[in-house]
Amino acid sequence: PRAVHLTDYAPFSHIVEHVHLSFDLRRSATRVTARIGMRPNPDATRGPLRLDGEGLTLLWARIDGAEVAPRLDATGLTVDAPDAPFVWECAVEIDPSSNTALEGLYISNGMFCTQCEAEGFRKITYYPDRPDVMAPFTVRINSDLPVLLSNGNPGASGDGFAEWEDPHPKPAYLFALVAGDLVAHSDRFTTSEGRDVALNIWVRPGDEDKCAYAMDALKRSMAWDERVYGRAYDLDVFNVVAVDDFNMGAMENKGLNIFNARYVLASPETATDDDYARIESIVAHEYFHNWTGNRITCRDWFQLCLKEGLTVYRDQQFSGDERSHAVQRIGDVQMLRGRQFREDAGPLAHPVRPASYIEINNFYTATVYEKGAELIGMLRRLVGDDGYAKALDLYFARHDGQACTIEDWLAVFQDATGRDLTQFKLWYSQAGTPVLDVDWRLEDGTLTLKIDAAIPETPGQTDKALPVIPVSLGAIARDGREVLATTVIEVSETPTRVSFDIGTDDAVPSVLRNFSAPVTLNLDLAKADRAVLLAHDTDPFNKWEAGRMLAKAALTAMVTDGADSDPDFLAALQPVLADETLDPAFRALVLGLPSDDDMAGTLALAGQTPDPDAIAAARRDLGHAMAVDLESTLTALYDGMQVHGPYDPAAADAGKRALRNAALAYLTKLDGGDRARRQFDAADNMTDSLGALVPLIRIGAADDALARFYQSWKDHRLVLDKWFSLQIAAAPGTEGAAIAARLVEHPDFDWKNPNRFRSVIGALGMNHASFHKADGSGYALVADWLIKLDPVNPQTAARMTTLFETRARYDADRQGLMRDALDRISAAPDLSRDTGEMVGRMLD
Ligand code: BAL
Ligand code: ZN
Repeated sequence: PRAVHLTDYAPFSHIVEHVHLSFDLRRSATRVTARIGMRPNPDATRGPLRLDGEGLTLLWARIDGAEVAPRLDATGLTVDAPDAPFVWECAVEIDPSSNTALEGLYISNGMFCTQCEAEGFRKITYYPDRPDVMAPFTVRINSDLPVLLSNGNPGASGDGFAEWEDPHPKPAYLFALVAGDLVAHSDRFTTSEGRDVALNIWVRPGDEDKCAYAMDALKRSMAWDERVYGRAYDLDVFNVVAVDDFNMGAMENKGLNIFNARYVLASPETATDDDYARIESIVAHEYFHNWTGNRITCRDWFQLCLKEGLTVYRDQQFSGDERSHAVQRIGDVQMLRGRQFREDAGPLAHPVRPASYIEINNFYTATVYEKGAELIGMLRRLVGDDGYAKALDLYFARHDGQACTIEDWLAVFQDATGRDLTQFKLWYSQAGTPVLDVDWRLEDGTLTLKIDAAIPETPGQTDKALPVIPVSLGAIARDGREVLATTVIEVSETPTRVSFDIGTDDAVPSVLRNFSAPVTLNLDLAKADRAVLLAHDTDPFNKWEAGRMLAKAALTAMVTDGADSDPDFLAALQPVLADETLDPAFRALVLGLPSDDDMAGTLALAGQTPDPDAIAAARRDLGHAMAVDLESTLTALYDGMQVHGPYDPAAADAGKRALRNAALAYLTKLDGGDRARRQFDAADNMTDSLGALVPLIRIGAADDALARFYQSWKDHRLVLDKWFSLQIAAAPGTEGAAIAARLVEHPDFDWKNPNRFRSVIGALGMNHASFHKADGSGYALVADWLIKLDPVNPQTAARMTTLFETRARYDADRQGLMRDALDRISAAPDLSRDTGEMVGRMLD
């Protein structure tokens, strides 16, 4: 397959003025008739009309009413068109019932639905399927199904048909259609512009009692975008549909968001606090796309971060405002490090704006999304809050209705603030996580820092220039006073030297506050100095980070030197855990240890070869030592953080549950599971139920609880996903590999459902010691199932190959076994372009 290059961009030969689509929905023979007004594009090279199309049976085609015979090939058609405005019409037949790839029009549990981003629309009709072709759409759906939905505002409807009209020009990837036997949870919202908007969340009958939280999150998102960005909604109706079979989390189709059901449906009995938080952020994310993505879209798919990085940044801001900025930031950084730093350090590393791709679906990555969001945060740090607000106002005013580039985006910042962003722009084109090596000195009351910065080599990129890096810093005296308030410096050359008069030599620098840039920081601090920051840093991120660094140092010593658990670390934790002025949710994060995968990455970065079994053993031993040493504090937290009254998913109660369940996880190591079993029996919500079940799984004492859990929830697909995934992901030692091998035989393992597939095969990848079991059984199982899934659903199969991206970290035996697994996938007959590209990059 051929790669597509950013530098090859050329505008489309024609302007599309209007699209009308008519669907006669039938399960295996849906007819799609298109009538599209076009004219030659004065800014493009003249040529024949080329339309994308895949898997379509063309029934007829006309130009200005006269039958034509286009030249058909595997990816579309070509036809000569008049050098003047004309109307293209065609009818095609497609087979939604056999569409297991879940791209284009498909059927999920009897419901017709679509997924068009990035290039699914070409599986519905012939069209210039590229984001810079924007047009208003009208749609007619003919079907006996009771609910017929498409983008925009409703038009005429009657027995067996419904019409929809979307006045806002949009690219085809935002097209959506849903038809099924659905019920709505409805509400209304009046915008700041006085528009009365009907809000509907459409679900399968029986699920309508699980929509209230998503609706509440939607209304709060709408109000927040008006308040914070001055952006109001622009149609009379906003529909959300929950779908069981979905490759992604959700999709921002104009006026008709389609969601993976797991990010809509929630009740206290079936969803955890984390599920609620994720629903809130994804509902917000998709809603915010209405302005950052839909009204202003991407010129081409290389610009994906233009909408995704910005929209992730906006949803993180929203969740921080609604909950806690500190807790949100720590969670966002954990995710960034866990997924993006890992990606950036391996064979799949790519810039936030890639320069080429074979299959664009493979670039919906942590780098484009999460690092893309970090770039927005850094821009804001560099130009200040006012500059950011001015730039965003200019962006919306200048580019509404357009398909834009990163150059357009940076130009609004330069024009609004006068700031030259030439050096900043390097962040978009260079892969790799920059490393900051910081030397510090304190003499005569002056704190001096020397910062060396470098970016590691990544595939295809060896020689890199330094992008400007905003570094937030402060200093804390050893008696606990802050002696340098947060200051942002710009590292734009290497080395960069800065000095601050702080009036004492008895202090500790607090560097990279709030994680002000997506970099690896090497700052040599004594254990006692980290303990000072853990106790006293005014920056909550660095306060948490100090504890994390102590934990990592303790685990590293245990893994590499066979050291005992570090008593200084345990002593430093205790007062923070007991500090009632601190948010319980924050304390729960302090209590958490770095994951095995995080430790493996940390050791690899330090030049060591991580041993998965040794890491798991060290984590278990340190956890046990924490339980023993902190038992009275943990017991007090467990007893004191009980939440009384009806379940409320809001941050205050969720934080208490998080801390209480974190304490329980440690205490279960000491009491044989007595408390956990009592909590499991008494739990009236899923958070407390799983808060007890997971520690029981970890100590290998969950057989009875798992059996009862299955009996209670075997008919509830989302909860059953949890049953599958937790017993694999939380299995002790390397047992997860055998448990996964057993569960793929379970009658409820419906492997064609992406959520269920991820709950078993993905869950094995989340259990580090089990996936990396020395006999290779974890790798082999994953490879077997990716080979089986690939012909059915290439997108989900390709995504999951990333489990192998860390191969280079490990010992020669494991590397060989992983290579065998990748070779086997690579040799599978008719391997998809998606999986072929991913495996090819990892085998290069
Ligand atoms: N645009 C794909 C799903 C999302 O990022 O919202
Ligand atoms: Zn998005």
